[in-house]
Formats: sequence, C-alpha cells, structure tokens
Amino acid sequence: MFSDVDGEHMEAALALAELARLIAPPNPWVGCVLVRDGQVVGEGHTLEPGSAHAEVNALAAAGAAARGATAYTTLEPCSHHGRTPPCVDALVGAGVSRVVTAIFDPDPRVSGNGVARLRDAGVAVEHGLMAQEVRRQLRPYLHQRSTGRAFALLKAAASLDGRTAAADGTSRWITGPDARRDAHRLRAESGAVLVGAGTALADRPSLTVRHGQARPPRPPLRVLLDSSGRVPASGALFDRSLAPTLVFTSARSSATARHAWEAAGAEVFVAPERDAGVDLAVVLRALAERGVLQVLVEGGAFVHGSFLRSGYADGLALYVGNAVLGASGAPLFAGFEVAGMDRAPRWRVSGAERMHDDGRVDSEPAAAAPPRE
Ligand code: AOF
Ligand code: ZN
Repeated sequence: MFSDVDGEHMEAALALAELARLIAPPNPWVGCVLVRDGQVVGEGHTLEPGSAHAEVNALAAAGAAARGATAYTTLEPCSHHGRTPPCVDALVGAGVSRVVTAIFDPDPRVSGNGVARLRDAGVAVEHGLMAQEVRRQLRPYLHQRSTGRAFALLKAAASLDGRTAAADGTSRWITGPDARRDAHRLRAESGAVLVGAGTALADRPSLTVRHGQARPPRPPLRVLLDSSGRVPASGALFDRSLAPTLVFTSARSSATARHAWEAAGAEVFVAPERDAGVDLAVVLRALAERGVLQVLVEGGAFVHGSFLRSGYADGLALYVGNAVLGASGAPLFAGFEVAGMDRAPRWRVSGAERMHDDGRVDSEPAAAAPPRE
C-alpha cells in the first residue's frame, strides 16, 4: 500500500513535527507535507496553541498547487471546531485528493472522525504509515489524552555504580556539562518539573530552563511535593518572576505553611495521602488538567521510589556519570525494596546516547503494568 516515496515524505513530516515539540503543547506536535506530481509543494507544522495546525500551514505554503496533491500528516487531521476550524475542511476545500496518515488522534473530538470525514468527501485516505515512530514521538500527548494523567518521565543522574552521592553526601557534579545541558533540554520539553521536599531543602533548586539551545515559549510549571509542609516559601523556587509554582501538600501541613506558599504567589493543592506522601494519581491528573503533557520528575530518591512503587513511572532518563562512588554512596531509588528477581519490575532500554565522558540511557516499563489504584 505504501511506497518508498511515501515513506520518505512521512519521514519529512516527522522531522517537521519535531520542530514543534516545544511550542505546540498542550496540543500535539504534528508535521504535514504536500506533494503533487512528485514535487513537495508545501510543508507545515503545528504552531503555538490557538494558531493554525500543521495541515493549514502546509496548505498556505502550497496555495493553488495543493489541488490534486497528496497530504502526508503524522496525526489524523482534526474534524472539530476548537480554537481553529477543522483541518479536514481545509484539506477538502483546497482539493487535496489523497491523505496519508500515521496514527489516529485520541482526542475524543476527533478519534477517527477526521479520517471518516475525509473519506465521506471522496478523499482517498491511507492510514498507518510509520505509526510506531509517530507513536513514540507523540508518547506524552497520547498518554495524557488516553489516561487523563500527565506522562511522568523520571530523570536521575548516577555514578557508574548507580550511586547519586558519595558517602559524605557530596553529589556535585556526577556528570559533565554536556549531560547537564541535555537535562535542561528535557526540562524545556516538559510542561512541568517536579521535586520532593527533601530535594527542595537540600539543593534549593530553581527548576528553570537555563542551559542549552532549547527554550520553550513559557517556562515549565515548577511542582513541589511537600505533604508535611517542610519547605519554606522562599528562594528561587518561589520566585514568581522565574516561573509559576504549584505545591501539592496533604492534610498534615499547617495552615501557616500553606498561607506562606500562597502569599509567595504559588498555587497550593491539598491532595489525599497515599503511601506516606501525596496520592500521585491525583497529582498527575491535576497536572493534566492544567495542560501538562509531560512532567519531568527530578527526584529525589524517595520521590522516584514512590513513582516506581505506585506504577506511575512512565519513562526513565538516566544520566550515567564517569565516577565510581562505592558501597556507601546513596542509592538511586529509595523506599523501594525488591524481594527477588521474580518480583523485580522490568524495564526495557529504548535509547542510549553518549555525551562526552557520560551517557544517557532511556528506558520504559517493559510490560505496561496497570497502575495500582
Ligand atoms: C491537527 N493538526 O497540527 C494538530 C492537531 O484548539 P485547537 O483548534 O488548536 O485544536 C486542538 C486539538 O486539535 C488537539 O487537542 C488535537 O486533537 C488536535 N491537534 N490536529 O489536525 C495539528 N496539532
Ligand atoms: Zn487540525
């Protein structure tokens, strides 16, 4: 059904979509290529929310040349009136005769209707080209729309022997500048960056995007998990001029702590408790409701451990530094025991990259274990 030429054009659409990864959320980053008589006549990708979608941008570039063309789109074109009119109407109106798509849009307003409406209008639609690649590219969007929870990407840095600090507690710097820049790219690609109270107290992090090329149009939301109200409402994390801050706490924190956070301009969310912390399902749903597709969970070890234990860890980006920190070094994940090999959660490595003397290993849960409700 699909030719090599089809594959090349879809690959180009995928590359265009990638250009929109930082600007499109909470919308999906989509690419579209229009081809007539073997010539590319228009290209487009998604712009900021509220602006034209990929297909409309490609049609604008093609003008009259779109008539009789084939459109390659990474995501099924939308069929609904959202902030912008339906892309299917624009494609039909411009006289596009064939549409090649990779995956359906899980958004309930679309979800197969886009393809159906194109076919009803007499457009030839071929579906499923490079579906696996696009599913990987759009994983946070697909996860958030289908589960109603933000995609939790755990980020950690460890020594070669899996330690996050030496015996004396020192941890700067486990990895070099290239890996640290890469970690800021992960922040830029995330709608929110999350830490626990322990890390907030020990590191006084600002959780902003500072290094590297990637800059999102809006800084990621800073998220603090502090069920007992230990973190004072001061320092960079509560500097409103840097980025907004959202604190998840529980009934255990004092009214004084909550008022102080609010007075500093943070949003405070009192969530139910679970496993001696706040209920992560509630956290991830609240983030999704605020338009967050991916939350970068930066730690520390107990927060990472609780995401793993509860089944809400959706991905892991592990930076591996070149030091060896020894048996008394701090472990990567805490509050997390495994009785035997047969009980070990299994993850699969989905990617790896070398960065100077360090590396990043990407993993995902091997079997999609259902989260423990
Ligand atoms: C497309 N092409 O490039 C994108 C689509 O509020 P709106 O009008 O911008 O619609 C947003 C929804 O449109 C979003 O939730 C998703 O279902 C779809 N995104 N569709 O045809 C695109 N970004
Ligand atoms: Zn659209």
